[in-house]
Amino acid sequence: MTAATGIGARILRTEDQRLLTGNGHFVDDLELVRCTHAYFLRSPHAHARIKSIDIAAAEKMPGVVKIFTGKDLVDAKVGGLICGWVVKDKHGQPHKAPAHPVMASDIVRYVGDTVAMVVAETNSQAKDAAEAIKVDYEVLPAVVDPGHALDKGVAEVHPEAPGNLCYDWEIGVRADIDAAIAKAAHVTKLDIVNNRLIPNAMEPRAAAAQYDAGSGHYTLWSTSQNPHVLRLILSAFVLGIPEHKLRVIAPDVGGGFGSKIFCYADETMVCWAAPKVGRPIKWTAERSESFQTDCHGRDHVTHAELALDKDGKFLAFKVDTIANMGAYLSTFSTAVPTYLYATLLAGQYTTPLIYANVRSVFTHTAPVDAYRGAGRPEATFVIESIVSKAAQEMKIDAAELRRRNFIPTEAFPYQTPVALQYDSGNYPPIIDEAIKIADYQGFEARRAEAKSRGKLRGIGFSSYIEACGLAPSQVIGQLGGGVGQWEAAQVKFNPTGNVQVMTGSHSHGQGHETTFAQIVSDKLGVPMEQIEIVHGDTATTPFGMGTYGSRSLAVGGSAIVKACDKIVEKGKKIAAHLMEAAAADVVFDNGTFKVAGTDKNVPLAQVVFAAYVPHNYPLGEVEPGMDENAFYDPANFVYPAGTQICELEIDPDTGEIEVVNFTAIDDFGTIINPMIVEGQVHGGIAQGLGQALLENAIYDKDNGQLVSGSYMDYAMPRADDMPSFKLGYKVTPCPHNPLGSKGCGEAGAIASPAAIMNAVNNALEPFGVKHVQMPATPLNVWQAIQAASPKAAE
Ligand code: MCN
Repeated sequence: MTAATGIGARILRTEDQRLLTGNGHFVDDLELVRCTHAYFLRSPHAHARIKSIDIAAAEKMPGVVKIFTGKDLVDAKVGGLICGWVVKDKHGQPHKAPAHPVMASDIVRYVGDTVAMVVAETNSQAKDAAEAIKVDYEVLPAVVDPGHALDKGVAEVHPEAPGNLCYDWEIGVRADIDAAIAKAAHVTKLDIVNNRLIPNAMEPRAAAAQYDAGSGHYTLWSTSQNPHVLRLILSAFVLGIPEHKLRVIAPDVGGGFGSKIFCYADETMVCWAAPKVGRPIKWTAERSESFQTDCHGRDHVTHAELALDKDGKFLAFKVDTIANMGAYLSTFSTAVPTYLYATLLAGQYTTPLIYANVRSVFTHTAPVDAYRGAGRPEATFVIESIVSKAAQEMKIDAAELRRRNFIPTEAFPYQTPVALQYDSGNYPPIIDEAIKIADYQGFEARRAEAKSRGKLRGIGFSSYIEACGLAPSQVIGQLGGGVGQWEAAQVKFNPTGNVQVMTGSHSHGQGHETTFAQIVSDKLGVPMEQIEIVHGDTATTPFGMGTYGSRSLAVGGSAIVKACDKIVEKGKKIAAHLMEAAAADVVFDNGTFKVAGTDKNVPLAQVVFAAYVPHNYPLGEVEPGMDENAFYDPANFVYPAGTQICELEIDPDTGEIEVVNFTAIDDFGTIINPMIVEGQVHGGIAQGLGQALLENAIYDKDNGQLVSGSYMDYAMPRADDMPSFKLGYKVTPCPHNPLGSKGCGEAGAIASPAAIMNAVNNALEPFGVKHVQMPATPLNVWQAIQAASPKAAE
């Protein structure tokens, strides 16, 4: 039974029956009695002073129930939105933390900043009324480009952050690094931009709230990735609603990719306003609102230098990054370019000296926060781009240069110079396998054949490492994180033998209902169809941290294992009583308790029944019931790693790129469900391909307008942009969690931009093109060819 459904089984996702047949329950599906609808009036300017807001005409529009402006929040003393991670700068000072009002009352700071909320009988009535609100703006100069945010004389986003600097942070020892670079045999230099991305989950953000005047209870439905944390923030920092009187429900959520971790203005407003309106309120973002107001991702400008000896051994790596925070600090924004980025700059290599300086800046753009990979794609992109460039400059094979610098397998656990200690890894077999599957040896023949067709063929490597499954709470606390990082689980048997598993993680596409049930099926020998995974409701699940940083299996799954272990331990005592044996002699095997060395046995279901109907039961020794809780705080991050190889062809006449071959070999430790893991890797690579070749959030430098604010201007990757991926695994179990598993949810997105861009640059090398920046759109590629060597392109 369990072999077919337990750990390692390739089974279909149980939740898909519901999701693919239209039987999911999303926030917008809610039908609340007497529900009203909210529409937010948003700033059309990147930076402006609100001189006045006139709502008189709008209030008289049909169907309008109530209109709120920023002044109402000031009068009600509503708190601002918070950033939950305090980063201390290189002088030990906390980052600049300007207020983040839920709705602007005096200054708007990005296109999309919230100005007023209209509540009406219908959504269209709310929208029509919003158009009748007259806001008198005094437009002010704006800055949107992180590369220029620190320039003298540019517009300032907040007076509390002079010169737009949020923090100037460093890791490593600068003096040593400069000396090492000065005497190196070779130094490769690279200026690189990590383009700004807009998450684009399938389901836009949505919220609905209802207030029960009798009990004083609020219920907030939100498309949140972490309902408990959302409740905590709203309760403790923003709205002051006692935590026990606020229930947050994140039902089926159609993707998040990080963008739904954070506490947003809109859901806060819906919750705050529900009692004032005296009726439920519902809001669902329009797609253009999502473009403007979902937290964006990436947006780094970096200069990097890699020093090598004459044999290609890395001596020192120096990185200088400017990271865009946008107009306000979102919930985890400050941690992304510091602890989730610079601490990963060792990559898979033994580079002895690493120094990174990160300056985070405010600009008049939407807030920037975690987006699939959060910091680690940016780190991988810098490392893997510069390593490939160094290989090219030193005329060393790109795979060989990587191999020469890999952390040796026997060196684990490996302490990097940038704080992290990698727990496990075995990198050489991964690249060997990737090379084999990608037929690297045959590449030059394929390049020649492509040339005969007039195409430029290139190949690119990316050997990534990531730290996920965040991480010991004490370490996170020392680094400035405001929350614990454990996860909780409750495994509750019903008297009839079926199981409900309550988890603090949240699934919004990752298939937890299947993989978590597989773990329980494996550990307890219960058939899958008798197991229900419950998540996403603060009233029914234990307090937990939700889902981000590919933590759900490594941390949330480990909590489930701990709870299962407790069930087995308790069950042994009950079974011993039923079989008149000593508990020490009872073993548990695939759903049955047995007395070792005898044929005496009792199934788990019978033990469970006895626990609920304790007529023949060791009541003096064991409590009735079969319901166990566990909290799991990880000893370390987990460190998935892998190598991707991308092969592509470029049409030199048009600059158009076709990815023709893509290989990814990963080490995710123990795999629970290979099919789900493959889906995760496919999705991640697709997102990385989008970043490398298509996607770019562009703000107009003069007026701060988001000019890529719709699917007409912001190109998302489609199925026919991708080849059939070739995937494979190597398994180095994680030594410190009970599953031996490492996260897989972000790996594809972390590694693939570098593999793709290294292939682009490899294809263009014969033309003397030095470096193409992302996204490598046909226009960018064609211009690079023309600028470098127009004759050769002919
Ligand atoms: N898994 C497994 N074996 C492993 C590792 C994982 O079988 N060794 C399974 C897990 O049990 C889970 C899935 O793979 O069903 C992903 O697990 P994990 O790596 O723990 O990641 P999380 O579940 O914590 O998901 C978060 C991660 C992140 S951070 C983003 S962003 C992301 C992602 O996963 N957003 C997603 N994948 C996404 N997939 C979808 N469809 N939608 C999103 O919004």
